[in-house]
Amino acid sequence: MSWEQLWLNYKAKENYGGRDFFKVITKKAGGVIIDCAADELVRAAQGFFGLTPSVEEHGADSGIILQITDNGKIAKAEGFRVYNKVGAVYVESPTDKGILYGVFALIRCVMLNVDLHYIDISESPDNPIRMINHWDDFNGNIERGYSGRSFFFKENDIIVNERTKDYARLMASIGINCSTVNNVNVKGVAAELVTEKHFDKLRQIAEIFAGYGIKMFLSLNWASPMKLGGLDTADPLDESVINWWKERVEAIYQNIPGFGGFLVKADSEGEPGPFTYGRDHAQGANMLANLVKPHGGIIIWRCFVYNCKQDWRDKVTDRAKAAYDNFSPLDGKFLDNVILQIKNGPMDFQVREPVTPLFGALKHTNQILEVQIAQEYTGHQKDVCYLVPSWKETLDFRTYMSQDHDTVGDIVSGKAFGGSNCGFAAVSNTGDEPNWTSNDLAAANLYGFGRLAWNTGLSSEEIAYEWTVLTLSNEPQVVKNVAYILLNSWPAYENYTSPLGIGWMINPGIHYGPNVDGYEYDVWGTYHRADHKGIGVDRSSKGTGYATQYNDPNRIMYETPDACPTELLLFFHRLSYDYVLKTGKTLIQHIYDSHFDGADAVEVMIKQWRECKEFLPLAVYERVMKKFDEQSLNSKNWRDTVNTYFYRKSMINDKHGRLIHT
Ligand code: GCW
Repeated sequence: MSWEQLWLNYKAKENYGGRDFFKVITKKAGGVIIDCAADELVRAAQGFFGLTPSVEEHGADSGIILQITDNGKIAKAEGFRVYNKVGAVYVESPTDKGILYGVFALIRCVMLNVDLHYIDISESPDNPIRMINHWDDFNGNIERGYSGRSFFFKENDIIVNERTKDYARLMASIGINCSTVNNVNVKGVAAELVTEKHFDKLRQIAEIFAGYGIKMFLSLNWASPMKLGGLDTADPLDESVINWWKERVEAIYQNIPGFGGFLVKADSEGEPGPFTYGRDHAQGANMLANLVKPHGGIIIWRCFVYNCKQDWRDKVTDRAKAAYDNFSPLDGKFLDNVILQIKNGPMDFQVREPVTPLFGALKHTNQILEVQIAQEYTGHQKDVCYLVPSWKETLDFRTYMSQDHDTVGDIVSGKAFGGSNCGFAAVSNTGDEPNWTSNDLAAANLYGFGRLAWNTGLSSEEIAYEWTVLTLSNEPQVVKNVAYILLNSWPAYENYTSPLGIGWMINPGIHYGPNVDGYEYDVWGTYHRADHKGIGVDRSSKGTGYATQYNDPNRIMYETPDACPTELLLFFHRLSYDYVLKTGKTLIQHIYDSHFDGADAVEVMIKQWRECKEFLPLAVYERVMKKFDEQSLNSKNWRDTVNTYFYRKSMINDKHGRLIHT
């Protein structure tokens, strides 16, 4: 199967003034990463200008020059400077990785029509760890994958081919430096990925990644000492268990040099973990951390731990409270090479959630923010939903754990507490479909995640602009309309799905399409508690107490409906249908209006896309149009299902007399 190059699609560039710089590329440094960087310039030169540069090692001072420098002007090891000096373009960094990032930045500048005669840019990444998590199963399936099958695994075997390299190029080009290739749910024979059987191919992947500055990580199954080692326990304090893991770790590092470490989902959604043996998560994580430490490895420990069997009559147990309850008492107990990976919200990647209060509760623990690029709850890459603005809201959220440098972005970038074992991770939306993300517009999220992880200061608009020009076209009509579509897509999706932060309301299991009571009569603790009187969950101090997990003044803001931000009102409060919102509308009228608005917004986006037709490759235009057709139906289905449900519950008419039915 062939595949596309997304934002690395180096199309011919007519009338570009910087062509001649690409005639000579001088590598004043050596190594595989520098070779990959030079290769990328060669590809770009061929694609843009149809010329094949001569690649030299001690050339004259002309063309493009790649050189290691430590003149103190570049803030961090992965940072770079790209500038023009007397007729040559220099790409400089203290490290080869920095040069690679500089080269990709230079190529991006060409695509954005920046004049290389005057270029002078210096950049350093905001987040030390910029990581992609693949939920790819060993059999080739992708959990929550909507873009085909895995390109890493097939029928319990590992795939290594040209696409592995193109994946690495794409990721490096947006600054990604870590990737976990297998699903955090390590099922069946996937546990064997830590055994000799698979080291050969894993090493090949790790080597390809290394050329692009990416460290490969694996997810592991906590019960492996039992499943694979024949032990009768997986207790992290048991000598035989420790020895079993020690042997695995030694073998892995011997066979896969530069291996990054492990990502661990334990005691979660039926997976085993330290709790099973009466141990806490620090004891579990530290056991592994001790073993990988001599090799420079890290353990990334997920905080998605909650009791997934909740009784609906129990109004105090609250799934939203779980991450904080489980992990805040452990602050300071984790070794330095353990990083807690924390989902953005307290529930599970809903279209709108508050930022988890666990950020702001840990002062002596390394942290990574986890978001989901895969659109599990946001339209399965059928519906367009550009998520960069929502990630920015999370990064900018003030936790008030100190007077300054207290945003989530400050915490995970290391600005708050220092250190470099921290960063930003996301669940990928890729698969083996030719365009990688099924909906072409969903690639803007993949691109956007990397760019934002590198530079949290970029705006959603800037990222949308860059992605559009690099991937689709710089035709003003396309730039304008695609920006409109992307920037309006998250609000639209939020409007036609579940109201005011309450979340869920999707079909259980598959998580697509409306089903208001789908999870209401389930045990997963994801209730909206709607009845004929009202809707919402009281999470104030008088309810589940979730709001008290926040530092003041956030706690105060969430405690009362008056102070609570409207978009999260039903997440924190149970209100009657005639409750009047800050907008002056009643709650029920807001539900009706937002659902009509959301579905209408989809039609506007479709119109905007149609206007781009003449400027786009027909295949891309039609692929996206097909997705829009599904989104159009989906949004109306949501609108009518949700509105009908609340009309029947409340028996209050729509003020505008619109037809409400399914
Ligand atoms: O959102 C839930 C998903 C599961 C996923 C889990 C997690 C990988 O529905 O499919 O499992 O989150 O984050 O571990």
